[in-house]
Amino acid sequence: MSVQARFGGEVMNRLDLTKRLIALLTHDEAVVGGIGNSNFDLMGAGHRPQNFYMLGSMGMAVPIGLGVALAQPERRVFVLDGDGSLLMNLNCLPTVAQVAPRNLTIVVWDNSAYQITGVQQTPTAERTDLVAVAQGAGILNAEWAKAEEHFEQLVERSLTEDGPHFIGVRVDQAPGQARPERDPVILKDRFMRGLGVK
Ligand SMILES: Cc1ncc(C[n+]2csc(CCOP(=O)(O)OP(=O)(O)O)c2C)c(N)n1
Repeated sequence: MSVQARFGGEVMNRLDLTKRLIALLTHDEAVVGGIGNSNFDLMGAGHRPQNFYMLGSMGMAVPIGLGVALAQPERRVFVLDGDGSLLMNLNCLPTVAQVAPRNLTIVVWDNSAYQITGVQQTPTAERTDLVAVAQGAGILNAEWAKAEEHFEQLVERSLTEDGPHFIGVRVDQAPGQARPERDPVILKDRFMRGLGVK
């Protein structure tokens, strides 16, 4: 059975769901946006001091979010990343499962493509099920969001129940519109101040 058939849910929109996620946050939760569209739409949902827009370092959003979650265990941390980025750094999933931070949630925006570099197809288009991969890595709270309301339920669950959590979302290929400054020092300093460590 193809991944699409197994998945069986709606294809949603990354900006819409990013806005829905941000609207559910009430405790200055940290949100780490992965390279390109993930952080463009995080910015598009409205800047917050607790947002980190990762530039360039494809695949590093989960390790960064893991570090923040371990450093500040009382703060919940969300990582928003693309399927291509997660595929490039899949080894982070067993590490998250093993370290098991209760306050970490990974959201993967699966558009089945390396969209920003020319929409080259990724293996999730036909074969690879990233939720199954996360479960196989040992992240047991891993589920595909079937529709917008279901996504919100999964986010609410990750705000109230112990993680780590993994939420897979099939998204369309609408390009992210907003652009954070391309200055890593400014972005890092602002995030550190947002987390109260500078
Ligand atoms: C190590 C490394 N390899 C390749 C790139 C070039 N690159 C930047 S974004 C990207 C695709 C990202 O795909 P995905 O995470 O699925 O996000 P999407 O563009 O689909 O939103 C690639 C290949 C890079 N920045 N770093």
